Amino acid sequence: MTIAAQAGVAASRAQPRARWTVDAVAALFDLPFPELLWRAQGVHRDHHPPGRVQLATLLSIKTGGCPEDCGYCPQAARYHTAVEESELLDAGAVRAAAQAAKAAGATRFCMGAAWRGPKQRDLEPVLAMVREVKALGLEACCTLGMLKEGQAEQLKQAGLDYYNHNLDTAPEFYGEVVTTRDYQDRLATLERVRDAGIAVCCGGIVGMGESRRQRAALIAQLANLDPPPESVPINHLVQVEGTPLAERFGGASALDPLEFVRTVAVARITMPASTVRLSAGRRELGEAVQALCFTAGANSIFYGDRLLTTGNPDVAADQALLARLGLSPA
Ligand code: SAM
Ligand code: DTB
Ligand code: SF4
Repeated sequence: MTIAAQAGVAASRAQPRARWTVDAVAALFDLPFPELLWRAQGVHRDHHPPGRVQLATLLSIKTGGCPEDCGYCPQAARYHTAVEESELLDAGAVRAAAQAAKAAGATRFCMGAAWRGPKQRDLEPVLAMVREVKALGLEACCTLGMLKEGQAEQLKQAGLDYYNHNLDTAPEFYGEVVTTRDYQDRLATLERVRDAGIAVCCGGIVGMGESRRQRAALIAQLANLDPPPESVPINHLVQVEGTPLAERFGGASALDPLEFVRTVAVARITMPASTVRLSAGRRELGEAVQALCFTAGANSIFYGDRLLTTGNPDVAADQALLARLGLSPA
């Protein structure tokens, strides 16, 4: 390293990191579309091999019956959706699903549970699942809700690589979507994950009726986490019958698909080193919009025929899409 570069590193260690203001992020959203994509591509190429897409497979290890009131979620017990509650899967079922994911080409396996947070008696079997996934040579990720003191450390010890916990939306819009836990609760869990030495997977959902400014505020929150999340899932709301948000929009998308692409591009520019994942809603977005998202710097997808309870493009369709675009699994 040159002396000038060393001085730069020393200075960046000494100084607090520059924060993204909502105005600055909103100004990115307001750029002409080609200009925004051009900038996002430049950042992407500076930080990642272009043409590589990471494949992460999801498994719902405990489905439905959740006590929370997240207005988008088909797994909340209080909404009448088609989701049927089921018990925690056993480790053998998880191993089989992880083996199948690996055989299909996934490199990360993410286990989701419809809990407010895990009780200690729930956590023990999850630790065994993490060990199973790691034994297969996959990266392991969990999304189990809010963590209490000490739980992140246990997950770390079992070998967990990533914990997914989303901020979901802007602080100003959050109360319109969830009331049973607040923004600060989410930040506290993220801090526990970070402190335990687990990499953070944290993103949000768009298309819930938020304004562009609120999308910018969500991205600013994510980018200002210090350090920013290693993985940033960008979900498009999947409207599931019986949930309050589906009732509100009646199946009509609340978002122009190009605005979804803009959100991906702005995430890429503001979080240059992060993996930006096209998450829920890909099936509904269609292939042309997904191609634009890859052009805007997305470099990961959820891969497998299901997300947690809703559909995802099937594996063959994703393999064909990546091949058509000349993209290869990372
Ligand atoms: N219960 C845990 C929690 O909420 O942290 C983990 C599972 S929860 C289903 C994980 C994430 O899925 C949520 O934070 C939300 O961002 C996303 N999600 C849930 N339902 C969705 C939907 N209908 N459309 C898009 N994203 C959704
Ligand atoms: C994330 O941000 N999206 C995934 C994962 N993290 C756990 C979940 C999407 C769920 C979509 C609705 C469902 O399938 O139930
Ligand atoms: Fe429960 Fe998570 Fe769904 Fe909220 S998003 S209702 S916490 S499963």
